[in-house]
Amino acid sequence: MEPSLLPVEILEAQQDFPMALAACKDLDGLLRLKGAYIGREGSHAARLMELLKAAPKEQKRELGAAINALKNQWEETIKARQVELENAKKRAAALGNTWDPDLPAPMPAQGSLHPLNRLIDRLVDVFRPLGYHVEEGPEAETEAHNFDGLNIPVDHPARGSADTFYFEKHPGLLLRTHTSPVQVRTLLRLAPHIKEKGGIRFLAPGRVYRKDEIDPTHSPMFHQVEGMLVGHGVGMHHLKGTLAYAMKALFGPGADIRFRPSYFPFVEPGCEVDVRCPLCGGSGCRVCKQSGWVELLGAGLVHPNVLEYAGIDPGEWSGFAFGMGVERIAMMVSQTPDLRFFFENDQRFLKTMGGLD
Ligand code: FA5
Repeated sequence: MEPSLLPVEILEAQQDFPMALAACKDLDGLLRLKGAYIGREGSHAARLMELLKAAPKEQKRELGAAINALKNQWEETIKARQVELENAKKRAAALGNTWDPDLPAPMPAQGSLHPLNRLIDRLVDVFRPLGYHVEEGPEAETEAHNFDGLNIPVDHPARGSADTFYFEKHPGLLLRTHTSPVQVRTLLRLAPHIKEKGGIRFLAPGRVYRKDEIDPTHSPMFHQVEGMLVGHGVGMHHLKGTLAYAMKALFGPGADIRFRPSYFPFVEPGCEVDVRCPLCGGSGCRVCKQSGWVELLGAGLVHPNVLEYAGIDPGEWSGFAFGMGVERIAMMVSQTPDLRFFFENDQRFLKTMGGLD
């Protein structure tokens, strides 16, 4: 079996499930669905188990984990629907099938926020109790804010037209490549008030653009949530504590994360934070590129040049900053093996994304 066939097999059955479930209006129908999806013989689950048996040894772990997650999801959803239908049946019996004017009218289907926006809201909720407010910046950004104010040298490769979308007719204007320019804008605006406020802390969520090749973990348009704190005597321990708190709030107390040293011109020292791949449990799969870890964010202590650019004295003030990849976090929290699902907006997929808020 080709590795590229695996997700198709799995995802086809997964995609059909919400429609099939919605079509079950009574317990008999639900039992038939149960048989078709998780019955012992001839069901989708049985077919997937056959696929697993036939899979080459090195794919078994990854495939097995994906199939198990899917079976559990089917089982739990069917069970929940069964309880709903049984309760409805009991209610109908208790009423002796007479017309009940108190019964709620059927409601039309309602729209809801996109899962990525719900995750951004959740991130904001995680940081709000720590005193962070929300800042915004434009997606069409100046080179000065996107690069210069962030201590990114003129010959840095990220500035090249191979990596960055420039507006041909507007020299100096580009689609921002990260949410870090909001650091520059916010520092410039708040610098005159920093003393009276005793520091600065904010989040900045938004879309960013890069000429990246599309693959399961990369897209040319994606979302980041920037975070920044400036105060007195801010150190790496504050950054680590804050990010560990946020990651545990998102992934649960057992979240396995690691900090790796890394380089960004606007921080010193810099680091990246990875989460142990929830899709394979760390044994290595296509999503984590066999490494067992998935990178979620870049971070570090704010470079003195960034503070100085905004007119803040780095002798007196210090800070940390981080930039989180929203799609990556959404993928890892919901165990979705490809970020393209978040952009295709298939309603059946979106409806399975309940766990992000
Ligand atoms: C940055 O963008 C830095 N601005 C982050 C930062 C902020 C560092 C503040 C220090 C201080 P990086 O290029 O690594 O760093 O991107 C940050 C995160 O965005 C990555 O960890 C990843 O989760 C996500 N990401 C990067 N490229 C893509 C892409 N093409 N598609 C989806 N997510 C991506």
